[in-house]
Amino acid sequence: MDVRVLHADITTLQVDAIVNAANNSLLGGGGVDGAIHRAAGPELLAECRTLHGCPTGEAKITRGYALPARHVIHTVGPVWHGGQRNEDTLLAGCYRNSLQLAFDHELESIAFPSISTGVYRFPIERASRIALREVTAFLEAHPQMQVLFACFSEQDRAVYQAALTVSFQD
Ligand code: AR6
Repeated sequence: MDVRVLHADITTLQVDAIVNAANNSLLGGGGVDGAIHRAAGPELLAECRTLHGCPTGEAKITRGYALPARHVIHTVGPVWHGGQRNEDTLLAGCYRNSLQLAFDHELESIAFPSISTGVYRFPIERASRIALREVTAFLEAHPQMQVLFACFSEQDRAVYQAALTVSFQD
């Protein structure tokens, strides 16, 4: 199973698709969303305007424009409210729906950021376990896909690496 955890800026990765941790409007924002729009250029926002937003937990695809990645898969993670508002299920949906969209478009490599663990405050250990569970389940059925986690700090990379190790022990 080809899953790798990197300490990297996701906008630099040459993969079939990078995933954007967007908001419901899909019209840009801060964090990784802002970085992706800056690196892709204004055509990305123009295509996003045609998508009419995205519900939390779901995903939509665009081209990558000036990015080294061919496509951007925009997904919307849940805002953390303490865990009683379906946050785990919604976050799992982000990973599952992004992977399914990549598969439907015959893409073979996909890179994820740590969805919801920035401005949306989802606890990162919990989020990383959900992410790795969903990715490993998907790859069992679609072993040709390569999945990268682009962690923005060394600390985050260590958390995802630990979740990866645990997911292979289960
Ligand atoms: N490459 C990889 N990871 C990054 C990068 C990058 N270039 N930049 C930031 N991160 P966040 P969220 C990490 O806040 O919590 C936006 O305004 C960051 O360190 O970007 O899902 C949207 O428009 C953190 O680990 O996303 C939404 O309104 C992770 O990406 C809202 O933020 C996610 O942090 C979404 O919040």
